[in-house]
Amino acid sequence: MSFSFIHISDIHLGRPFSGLSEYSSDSKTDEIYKTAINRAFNNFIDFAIEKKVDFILISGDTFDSNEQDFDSKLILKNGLKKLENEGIKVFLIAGNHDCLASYNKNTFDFNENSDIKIVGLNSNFNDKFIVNDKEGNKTAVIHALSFRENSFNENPCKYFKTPEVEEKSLFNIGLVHCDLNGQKDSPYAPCSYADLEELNYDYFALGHIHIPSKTGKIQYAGTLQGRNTKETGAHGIKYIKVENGKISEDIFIPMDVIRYEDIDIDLSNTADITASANLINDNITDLISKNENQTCELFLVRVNLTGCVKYFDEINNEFFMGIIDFIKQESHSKCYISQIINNTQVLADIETIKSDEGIAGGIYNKIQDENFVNEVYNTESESIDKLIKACDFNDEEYQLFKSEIINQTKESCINLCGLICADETEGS
Ligand SMILES: [Mn+2]
Repeated sequence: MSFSFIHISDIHLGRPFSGLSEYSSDSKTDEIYKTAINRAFNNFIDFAIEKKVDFILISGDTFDSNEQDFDSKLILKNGLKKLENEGIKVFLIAGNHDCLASYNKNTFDFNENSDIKIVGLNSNFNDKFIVNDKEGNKTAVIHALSFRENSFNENPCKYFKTPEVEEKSLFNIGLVHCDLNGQKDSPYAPCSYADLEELNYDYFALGHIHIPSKTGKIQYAGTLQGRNTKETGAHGIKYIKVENGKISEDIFIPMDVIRYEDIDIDLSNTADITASANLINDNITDLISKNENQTCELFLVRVNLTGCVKYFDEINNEFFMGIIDFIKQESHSKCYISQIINNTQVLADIETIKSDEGIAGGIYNKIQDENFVNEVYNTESESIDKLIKACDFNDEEYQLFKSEIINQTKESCINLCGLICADETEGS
């Protein structure tokens, strides 16, 4: 007995990308932005057909809102039709963005015998489906749950049942849109890992959280296509193959066309500003080539620069503008940098600063004196007293806050001393 399925979730058809204004735009990238969702969705459909999977689980938030726009409905309907033609079954549940009540029978007119199931469309809770393999043997049980409204704050597990005796030899799957160990104010269908474990299923196809994750058999597929700077990294689907009742393949497969990334680059070992530009380019080239065989066509990258460098004062806006153009050219418009965060520091030669007889040496020696530092801090903290009180720190948090401020200020002072010394050396 063997079968395979795809777990996909949070497709959010109709959801716009955010923060694109920060990226350069031209006719080629505009076209990518416009077609990305549609193409990511079609990548998934093509993959399902090529792999001849037995069924597909769609774990909610297929649409971004209850008001399904025409384009989004068309994308979904055409995709589902292709799957139906191939005899691939689809089980789709509602999420908090596309509640069950929003699924109109006129749009999704699939009859009882259809391979496409919008779960709970007729009944309210816990639909159960038995799936057969190509030879007609029973292989899996899908326990699926959808909710009528956009908010639902009960634990969904109480609507599920552990497998019946005759189902125990089959592969049991829980399909639900839920907030696992959610910390938010208004969690949607909140539950814990332990609640799910107790149900004794073999796989949980969850939706709601947009970053893909896997804790054994409990998995979030994540959103199909990242749409903002928080949704970094690869996005796609989970492909699962089951042989003799056990998962034999469990793979995440990227399907995204546009990808947000954050990268840290340490400039410590670069000799000058050109070397740093080349190092940034090397990192971007690496990022692109690592994902060469994937569907991704455009990388939107936020770069965080760290390390201590001699040419500290050359890392400025002019350099950033230059880098953005340089990367766009070198990557043949496959990569855009949205933001460069400058966390570099001047490579301060402490010995030179220490022995400096001018301002730099003076400042350096002064900030080694703990009493002096505390005195300055106390005077300054009086003026930001309101802010500190508003933060409502406990003792430990306050001490952490204080030492962080002092350390950062000290660091800035030392950097400044380094710059002063460097200037003096240059001038002499
Ligand atoms: Mn959701």
